[in-house]
Amino acid sequence: MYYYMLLSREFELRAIALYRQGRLVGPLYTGIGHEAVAVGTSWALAADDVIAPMHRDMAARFVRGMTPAVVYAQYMGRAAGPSRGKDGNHHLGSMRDRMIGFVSHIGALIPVAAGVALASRITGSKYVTLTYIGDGGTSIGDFHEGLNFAAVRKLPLILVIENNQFAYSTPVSHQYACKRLVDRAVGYGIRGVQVDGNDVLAVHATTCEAIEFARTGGGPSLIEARTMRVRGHSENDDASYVPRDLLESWRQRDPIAAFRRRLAECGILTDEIEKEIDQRIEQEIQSAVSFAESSPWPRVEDTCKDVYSN
Ligand SMILES: Cc1ncc(C[n+]2csc(CCOP(=O)(O)OP(=O)(O)O)c2C)c(N)n1
Repeated sequence: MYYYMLLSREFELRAIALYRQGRLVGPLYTGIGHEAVAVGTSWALAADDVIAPMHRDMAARFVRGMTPAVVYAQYMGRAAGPSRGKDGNHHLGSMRDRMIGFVSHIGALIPVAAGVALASRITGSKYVTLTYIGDGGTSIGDFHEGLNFAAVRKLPLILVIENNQFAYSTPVSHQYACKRLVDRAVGYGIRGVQVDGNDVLAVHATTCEAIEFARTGGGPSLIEARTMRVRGHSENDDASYVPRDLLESWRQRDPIAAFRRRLAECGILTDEIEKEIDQRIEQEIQSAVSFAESSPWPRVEDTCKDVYSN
């Protein structure tokens, strides 16, 4: 878990540098500060389960088997990216990894995920579906429609709210009037659990319970993971609207540093292992960048390929 959290962090820090150097083709959104949510949740899934990550969940994609090399290729608009050069952004799907590509229209993934969960029921399968939404996204119609449908049909769906305090520049005080976002679960008649989104083990334990509940026919769960977006909404935004002391207090609670301390205290993460992990990640990122930059651009004749399903 520590490896994947750090891999995602280093991957995104390098992506920021590449973005500033003009080596990426699109805008750049990162999940720096969200790694405990992305890893704690995705780590709890079985191979057959389906995941639909959003723009803050790169670590979850790596846990599911996507590699930094193909994601950099995607960011550089190359044919080796999962969108095969049709997108220079994070709309990354992989049917092999049972991963639904991100739909840019915030909230629109929830009805899709509810549909995948319905398919699990119809086909008599045991897989569950897990997706995410931001605090801002909970105000959109799709949130209600998707979650209510899943609740009424008792579908095996886990919806994780990544409450990171801001939706672009809108603070949570302007976003919802209930005390806790998870309290909305009561209105849908489903389970709701709030968790510290910077504690990867707590997120993992909470997700395991929700998965077990869904797999045994209990229906959906709403999990509210409280965390913080420690950078701008995207890399063209300096987050100047976020109070500096608030940002600083969350930076002190960095999920990777906290987990590193915990693992060291338990004697699991020795200096030697830490060094080994750092080196492995450094090499992986370096060869991923080289792979992406040396991979071919998409061919014009493939423009209409994969656009429609046969
Ligand atoms: C339907 C829709 N409206 C607006 C946008 C533009 N937009 C993209 S992300 C975002 C903010 C989302 O905030 P939140 O749901 O809290 O997630 P966060 O980015 O903070 O993780 C907005 C307004 C969009 N993609 N889709």
